[in-house]
Amino acid sequence: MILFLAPGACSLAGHIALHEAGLPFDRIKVDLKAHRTEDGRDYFEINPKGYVPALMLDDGGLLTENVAILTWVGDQTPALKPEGNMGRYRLLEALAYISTEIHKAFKPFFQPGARGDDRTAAAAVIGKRLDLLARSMREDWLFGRTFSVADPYLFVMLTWAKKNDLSLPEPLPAFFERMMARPAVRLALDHEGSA
Ligand SMILES: N[C@@H](CCC(=O)N[C@@H](CS)C(=O)NCC(=O)O)C(=O)O
Repeated sequence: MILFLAPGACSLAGHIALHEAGLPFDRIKVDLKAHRTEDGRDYFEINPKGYVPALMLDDGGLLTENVAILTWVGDQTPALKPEGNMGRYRLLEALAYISTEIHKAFKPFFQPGARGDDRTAAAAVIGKRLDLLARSMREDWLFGRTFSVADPYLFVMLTWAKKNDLSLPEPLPAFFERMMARPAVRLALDHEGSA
């Protein structure tokens, strides 16, 4: 299994989740500007979408999209999913919210030509959406005492918020520190060279 990633990008979520799951995998870094892999291949030929993450499975199939990759990792390791009949749907609900409502809202921060106004507006939207998650957190993780594959995705959003000087609503600063203390997170950051 090979994870195609870019250091510090959203692919860090799957990277952490794979370590949390204890699954064996290799990593290949992708230069997202040149669309080339670190071993010199045209990334479009591997993943026509051109973006990370992409997970090449052992049967050669390519799985893309954070929501699909994180759900797949959760299905390999049920301990990384919320429990109960509704657990699977609650997980998808959280992943979809992070992907479509928070991750995508960061776009102006990654567009070199974006106007200051656009970033200010995006910061307000991100703040509101993080606040909604923060208000629902009762224990250590998004799903209470159960650490799930949604937590690394939220963690990546918080790394971006911090890099862009956006403040984190309570109790997300403590959540961030708890994530930083996890060996899987340290390992992934170390591998990506962004520790
Ligand atoms: N819909 C995709 C979006 C992934 C995405 O936004 N990837 C960014 C890095 S965080 C990327 O590779 N951008 C470079 C590009 O689009 O060419 C997903 O959720 O997996």
